[in-house]
Amino acid sequence: MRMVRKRIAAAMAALALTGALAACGGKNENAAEQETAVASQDLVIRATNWQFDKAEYTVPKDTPIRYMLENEQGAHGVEIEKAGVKLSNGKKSKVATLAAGTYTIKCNIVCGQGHLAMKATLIVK
Ligand SMILES: [Cu+2]
Repeated sequence: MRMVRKRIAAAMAALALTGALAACGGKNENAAEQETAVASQDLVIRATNWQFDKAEYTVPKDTPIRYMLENEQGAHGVEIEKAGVKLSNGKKSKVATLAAGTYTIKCNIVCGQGHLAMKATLIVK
């Protein structure tokens, strides 16, 4: 009995370790590479000179989301930092499944005087 319990404990510890490694090994670039994954929802980020249409966007964690950029004015790009997501105007992104957290959305095209201020927050929860 005791041996069995020990084995179970060891197995659980190994599982926990694997989970921890997977969680912190995440540059999350893999997430964005799931091109064929079916997105359960789309998030559209709209940009004008020099702001995004929202200060905060919220999406559910661990859920495949397809991110899109629509420029309504000017020429902007989007990078979601630490999420491996880069968006070009009008193109659908790859699908990204993100862990819970707060990510910075920023413009990644030098687009004029307000460029550096073009930031928003993505809340994944
Ligand atoms: Cu810009």
